[in-house]
Amino acid sequence: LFICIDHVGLAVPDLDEAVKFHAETFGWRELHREVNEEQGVAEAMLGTGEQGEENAKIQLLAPLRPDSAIGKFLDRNGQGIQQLAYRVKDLDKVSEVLRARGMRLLYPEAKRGTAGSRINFVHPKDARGVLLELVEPAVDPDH
Ligand code: MC0
Repeated sequence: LFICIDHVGLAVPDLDEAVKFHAETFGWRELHREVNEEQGVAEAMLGTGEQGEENAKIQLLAPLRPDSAIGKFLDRNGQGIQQLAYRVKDLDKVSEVLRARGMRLLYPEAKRGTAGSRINFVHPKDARGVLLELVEPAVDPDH
């Protein structure tokens, strides 16, 4: 069903400070940064290697607004792991299979995620306490 773990998402209060910390302390490299208004986040994708090659990745997520998903998460839990993201080849197909297996997906249709990807989420209550993101990467992430 899944290709691999795409990334692990960490909720952080301050994006610049968090990027600096993870780069200087653990050697992560910044691959990509963007603001996603719809999701209410400023995000940075950090990898173990160069952009364009396969990387282990973490995604740092800072809230644009207090009432966003990340804003609420920080309020409730403080900073830490907010999501686990699985990479998929065909999000619509995987969503259909998971719905048939009783999982609630948060959105009826895919939304836009990092670097032009298509995303949806399995409700954390159904995924046994884990907010599971499903990511179908863009065919050409630079366009
Ligand atoms: C909430 N819960 C979680 C959780 N967030 N459990 C595990 N991990 C999380 N991150 C638990 C709550 O503690 C609560 O449990 C229960 O789920 C339901 O909570 P709720 O009050 O109904 O809902 P909210 O308001 O806490 O919202 C949770 C929900 C929301 C997952 C629906 O965070 C959401 O819509 N997330 C999807 C979008 C998102 O996360 N966007 C930011 C990343 P109890 O036991 O107290 O009932 S954007 C992104 O990731 C993009 C850019 C990308 O990667 O491409």
